[in-house]
Amino acid sequence: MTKSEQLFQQACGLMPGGVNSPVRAFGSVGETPRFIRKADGPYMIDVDGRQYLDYICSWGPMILGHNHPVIREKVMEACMNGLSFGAPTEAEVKMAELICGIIPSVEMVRMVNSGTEAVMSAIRAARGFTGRNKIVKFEGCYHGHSDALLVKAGSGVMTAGVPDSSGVPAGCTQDTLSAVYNDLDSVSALFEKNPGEIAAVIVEPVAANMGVVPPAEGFLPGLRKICDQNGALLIFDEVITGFRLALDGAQGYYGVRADLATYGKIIGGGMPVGAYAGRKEIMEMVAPAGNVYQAGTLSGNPVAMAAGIAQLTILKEHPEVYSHINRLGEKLYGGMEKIIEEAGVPCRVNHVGSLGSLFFTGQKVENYGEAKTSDTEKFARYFRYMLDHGVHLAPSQFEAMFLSSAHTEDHVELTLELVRDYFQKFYE
Ligand code: KE4
Repeated sequence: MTKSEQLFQQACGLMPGGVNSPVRAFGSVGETPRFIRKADGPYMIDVDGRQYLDYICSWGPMILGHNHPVIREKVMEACMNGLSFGAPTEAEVKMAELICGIIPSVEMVRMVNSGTEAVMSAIRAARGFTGRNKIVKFEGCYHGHSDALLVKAGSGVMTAGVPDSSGVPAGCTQDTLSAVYNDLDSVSALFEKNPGEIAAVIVEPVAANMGVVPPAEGFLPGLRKICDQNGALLIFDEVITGFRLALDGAQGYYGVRADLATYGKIIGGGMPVGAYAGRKEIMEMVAPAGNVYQAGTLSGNPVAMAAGIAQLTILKEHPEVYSHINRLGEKLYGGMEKIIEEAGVPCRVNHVGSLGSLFFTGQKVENYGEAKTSDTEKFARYFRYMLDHGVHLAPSQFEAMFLSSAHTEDHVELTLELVRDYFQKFYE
């Protein structure tokens, strides 16, 4: 029995499913999750001493690779002054200055402790600002686990086979309307049916929780137009795309302005941080400036801020990080496309920059319904093959692959060799 197997057995008696977040349990890939002892650069090492080339990057935060020396140093420095005060600190001002300085549409920001909290709070601010209750989300998009948004959500909900979570009363989701990603008519139809009632449309500007599904040409500008025509706010959930697609995220990458944006992952540098941000007139609705209540004991925690500030500062001072990860993305996902074409297998690759997914379906994947045609059993076989050969992918068909600046061309070449081998010798 490996140490991971032992630990997982013990964990299952102590934590639901043996994990602290469902997708980590490897539920849909029929394997024992690897318990990680340490990570460095592009690698993770498990408790049995096995090394993996990592394409999860902690689900996005580790854009500079694991255990970055500068970030580690800044965190340890902050720890010397104490871990938490429950009082304002200079670090929070610095973090807010950084985010407001980087994202043109952002005039004010509130730090929270997770992406879920950021989205939940942004929705409340949008409802408070517009005085309306209804929210439009997209099937297959995942915005964290707050009640109102667990409707046809993506990510772990998809693999859990629970299209809507139990424990969520109808009252919490009656104001949540679902549209089809990349289908502007499905959004207009909701506005026609609910005139003057929709507070906001929330979208992952690149969907990455049903696998990666890029926005179709005109989709994001179309959402901007529909929201403007109907007096609704456009919320970009940039928990994954923020500071990843470009320094100024999807708003910069696609040139579409959001009224509110949510962040997480990268802004924490590996520590638990989320944020919601936008125009002053909206954000000043939030307590104590306004009467949209939201609070958090560890929001803006000085040690977490130190990690986030260090990571954002490096990203701001080193734009070459983006050209590097985007070039590697082109090589990796472009290489995968070539391999599946040569092998003549019914698979598809979607990618944007350093984000990408290999779908085990023969058809295009431009929305939730099409993503769900993927053969999750075939994905699981591919996942296990790659894991056995030292490459750790996200343990679900409906997640993304992430690259970091610690990944090199050699790592991509090695990965493509394994993918080529798999489809030539083992795929069935
Ligand atoms: P957290 O509450 O997990 O920090 O963020 C929720 C969230 C919000 N918005 C988007 C677009 C997200 O992708 C997420 C969380 N992403 C998943 C990965 N698909 C986190 C991994 C997990 O649940 O363990």
